[in-house]
Amino acid sequence: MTSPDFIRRDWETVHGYPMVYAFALNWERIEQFQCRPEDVWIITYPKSGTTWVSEIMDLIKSDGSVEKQEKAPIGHRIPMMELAAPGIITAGTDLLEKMPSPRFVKSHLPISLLPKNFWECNCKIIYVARNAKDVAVSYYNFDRMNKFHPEPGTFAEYLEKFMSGNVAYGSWHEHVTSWWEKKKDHPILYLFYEDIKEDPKREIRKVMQFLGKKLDEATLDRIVQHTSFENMKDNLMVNYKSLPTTLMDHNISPFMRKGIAGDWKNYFTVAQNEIFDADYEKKMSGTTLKFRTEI
Ligand code: PPS
Repeated sequence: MTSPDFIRRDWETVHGYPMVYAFALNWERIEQFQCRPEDVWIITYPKSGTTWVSEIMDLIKSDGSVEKQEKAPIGHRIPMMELAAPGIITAGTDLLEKMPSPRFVKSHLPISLLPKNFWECNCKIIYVARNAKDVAVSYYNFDRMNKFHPEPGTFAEYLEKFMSGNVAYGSWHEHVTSWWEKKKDHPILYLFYEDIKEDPKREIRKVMQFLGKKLDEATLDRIVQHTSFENMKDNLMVNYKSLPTTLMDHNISPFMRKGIAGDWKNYFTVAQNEIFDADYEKKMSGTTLKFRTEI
């Protein structure tokens, strides 16, 4: 299969969830993926701060040293398990199989799509959530620039699809609430994008403690500095600019776009906001999970 076959293809359905067409091929590799008890997973609904927290985790693992981080893109240090595009990109499952333990694994999967032996491994999980309105805006712009996704249409059209869960990985509401529930009986550190934005050092310390590491204040300060939006935007190892423009076109919208909380206000009309809030209230009525849409 040649690369244009993956470009701007509509979602493929995997067990009821819309999925990136290129990832959906040979889904058995996901179901059969062998997790290891010493793995640490970073799981998110897309556009919630995955790359940010991944870089933080990797720097904590290497005691704040950036030597390895300057030589390898984030996708090779913390592979995304379900990523695949045969003939173009090495599948995440292939990269992970060859990696020595302890591995860090990235995924956007909802609970129902996890590998079969996932819960047996009882791995540590860091889940990062971001408010739905900013996720919708970030995801819309990502769909515009990421050629593995179908064209999103206008923002108004996109918002309808986002609310109905007709975007890759399905419903935001279901994702964040079901992972929140899982926290009750599994080792999950549940973080919020807005909290990291508000006080990165406080949240980085939580990640450090969860990973069982002890770093001094100066090292923590260096990690805060290295993972600021301004620094990550210019860092080729995390900003995805090394990918060809035929796959991701940063001239349409950069991957490291704005990195703020509250950008949704520049996109939502008053009417869209009212419809979104009403829909949100219905879908989130049964959960204790609360988000901040600005800080
Ligand atoms: S992906 O494709 O799902 O893995 O994307 P993900 O990394 O989860 O989310 C991308 C958004 O996170 C923003 N980002 C940051 N914000 C603040 N500080 C730092 N360091 C940072 N790094 C990434 C990125 O800009 C995307 O958000 P938007 O709102 O589009 O700018």
